[in-house]
Amino acid sequence: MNNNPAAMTVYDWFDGPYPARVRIAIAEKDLQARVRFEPVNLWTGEHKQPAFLAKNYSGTLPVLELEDGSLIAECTAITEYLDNLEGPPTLTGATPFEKGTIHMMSRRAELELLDAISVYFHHATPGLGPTVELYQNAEWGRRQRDRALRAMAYFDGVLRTQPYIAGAAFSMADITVIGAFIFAAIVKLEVPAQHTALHAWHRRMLERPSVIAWNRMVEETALNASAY
Ligand code: GTS
Repeated sequence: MNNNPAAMTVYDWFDGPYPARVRIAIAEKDLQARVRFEPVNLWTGEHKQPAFLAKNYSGTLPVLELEDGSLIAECTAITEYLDNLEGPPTLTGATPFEKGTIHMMSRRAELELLDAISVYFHHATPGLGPTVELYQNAEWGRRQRDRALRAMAYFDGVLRTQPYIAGAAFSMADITVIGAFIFAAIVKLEVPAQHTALHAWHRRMLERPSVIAWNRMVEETALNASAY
């Protein structure tokens, strides 16, 4: 992993679906040289320990720390910050309509799809294991899996009418759905084959340099886990 003397630090875990969203945004914005990554081990529950909770009240990854020590959590908030750092925004919208639509579709992709898959993982599967998963409600988890499956049909319909999740251009909303595909693969939740527009969109997403770089990084880090 790159541990350059960069001004910003991202606390995350290398192959997590939510961390992926910020890593892909960093690559889309060509900000790699300005960011270093600090691992927080999800599997040992490091993100629920006081040292990390002091950085993010919610105890989730990723968190962005700025040079002056300011902290920004939540993938959408971090992406918005990075997108507006310099030059025109390219991921979160330039016009009021774009901003509103991208926010809506990204929120919808979180609530209905990515977060729903996450709840399924944490509640209806072993999740991060017994030391981290202190409360599980399998029925709630399965309901959220079904919610995610309904959302896949919804996004397939969206992509039958437009090339990207929030309209005519790639945006943060696409990154959110890419994160959902990553989490779906982890929990072995298949995206039904009949959702051909969603699958075609995903194949296009896999060709983006930012997503290729993320996949390569995960493979390399997994092969050399002790280096992380
Ligand atoms: N709404 C948050 C965001 O958008 O940043 C959710 C972040 C989130 O759930 N992150 C996961 C986490 O910290 C990381 S990962 O599962 O994608 O790797 N999960 C740990 C937990 O205990 O919930």
